Amino acid sequence: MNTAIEKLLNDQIRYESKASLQYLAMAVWADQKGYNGVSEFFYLQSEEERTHMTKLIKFVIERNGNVELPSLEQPKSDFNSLPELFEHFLESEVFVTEQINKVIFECLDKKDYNVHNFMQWYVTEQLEEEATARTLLDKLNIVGDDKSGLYLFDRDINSFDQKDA
Ligand code: OFO
Repeated sequence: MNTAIEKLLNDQIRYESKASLQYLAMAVWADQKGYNGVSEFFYLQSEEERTHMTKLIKFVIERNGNVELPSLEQPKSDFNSLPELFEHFLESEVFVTEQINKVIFECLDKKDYNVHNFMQWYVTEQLEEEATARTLLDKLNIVGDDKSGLYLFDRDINSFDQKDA
C-alpha cells in the first residue's frame, strides 16, 4: 500500500475512533440530563462510528498495511443545551467528511482505485450523517426554548425517518 494512503487511512481510523468516543460522551451527558431519547441516539451513533473504525482497520490489514491504533484526548463532555450538543455533532460530521475527501483526493492522485472504491461507502455514509445532523439541528431551532417541544424532540428523535433527514 502506498505510504501516503496508508497514513491517511490510519488518520481516518483515529477520526472514526474519536467520533465514537465523542458521541459516547454526548450520550452520557444526555442520559444524565434525563434526555433518554437523545442519549439512545448517541449511544447508537457511538457504536456506528466504532464499526466504521473497525471496517477501516480490517481493510488496511487485508491490504497488508500497518495499523496504528490511536490514543485519544478526553472528549468534550459538557454542553449548555441540546442545540449546542447537536451543533457539535454537525461540526464533527463535517470535519470527518472533509477528511474523507482528502483520502479520496489522494487515491485519485496515486491512482489507487481499490482504496477509492472502498472509500465510496464512507462518502455515502457521511452524506447521510451530515443530513441527519442538519435536520435535527433545524428541528431544535424551530423548537427554541419551548420545554414541551424539547420533550417531544427527545421522545421522537429515534423515530424520525433518517432517510428523510
Ligand atoms: Fe463515521 O460516519 Fe460519520 O463520522
